Amino acid sequence: ELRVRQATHGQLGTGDVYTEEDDSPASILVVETSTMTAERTCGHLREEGHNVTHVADPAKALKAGRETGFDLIIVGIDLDGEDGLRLCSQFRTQEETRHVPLLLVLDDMDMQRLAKGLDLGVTDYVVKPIDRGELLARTRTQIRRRRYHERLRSRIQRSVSMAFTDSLTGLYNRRYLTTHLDRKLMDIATSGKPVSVAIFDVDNFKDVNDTHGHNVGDEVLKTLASIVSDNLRSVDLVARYGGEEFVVVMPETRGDQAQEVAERLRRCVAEHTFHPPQMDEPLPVTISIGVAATTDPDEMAEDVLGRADEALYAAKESGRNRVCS
Ligand code: GH3
Ligand code: MG
Ligand code: MG
Ligand code: MG
Repeated sequence: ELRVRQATHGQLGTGDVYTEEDDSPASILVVETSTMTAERTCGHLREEGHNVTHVADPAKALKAGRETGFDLIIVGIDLDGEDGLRLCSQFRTQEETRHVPLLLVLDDMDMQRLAKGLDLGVTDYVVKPIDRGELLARTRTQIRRRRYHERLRSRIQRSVSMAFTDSLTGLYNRRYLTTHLDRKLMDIATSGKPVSVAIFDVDNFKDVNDTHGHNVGDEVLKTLASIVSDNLRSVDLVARYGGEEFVVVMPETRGDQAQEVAERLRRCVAEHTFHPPQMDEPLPVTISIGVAATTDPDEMAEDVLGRADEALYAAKESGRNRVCS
């Protein structure tokens, strides 16, 4: 392994997007029916420290590709009567191997079949007799690119999810909620089914912070978020709308049904024993809820939320720990 690191270390330039990690040993699948070619190929790769799996049967290769997360797949173009190109195409359609680089091993420089292979999504090729240096160089390049893309992909995924979630509670944030609700309201035009929303706000939350501190307040918000998430259908969506205000979107739900849901939530919260770790005693927590429903596809999120907010205000005015619509 030391030899591998020494051999590859100097090859990464300072301006490179790749890291030394990208050259660490990889997991490689070799699909080859010729025993001699398989032994040579696998031998070269293992000497570099790679973890190599050799399979001769194309059907077993597809299965192996599904079950193991390979960094690279090397396919011989002639698999004992079976077409290696067909297998490449199957690797490309199969979900688990769609993004795994494919290195095609050609018997000779057959431009037509090579062109077809590249068209199918083969990423690179080597021609027999296999040259050790060339095989390792092409392997290294494909593995680096694969790892770089994986890194980019997960970074993008992370920032997308960060843009739409609230970091304290893990719930969706206000931006996501508004977009989601606008979409559900548009669906009314085709479904004809009503959409309901509920806004709830913690009662006298300022007192919690003032008396017990902001950290206790945060704990209450986190517990509240999980109580509500656990009490909704999978089609309902809950988001943190503001500091201590949350919104539930209920598609295909009439106003009277939404009121029942809201009443159930209110009771769940009122009956739950909140016991923040910082406190000796449990803390009584209640919420007030405003509900609004619509069957009008021309209404926007802000319209429906505005009406729910008025109902919430009424719930606060009439004594808190209640549902109004
Ligand atoms: P009401 O029953 O009328 O809703 O009374 P209230 O005290 O809950 O209402 P108010 O709007 O006066 O206070 C809301 C408080 O919520 C003020 C703010 O300090 C607190 N708050 C907002 N966001 C957070 C947060 O992320 N963490 C904590 N701990 N407190 C928050
Ligand atoms: Mg408030
Ligand atoms: Mg308030
Ligand atoms: Mg409040």
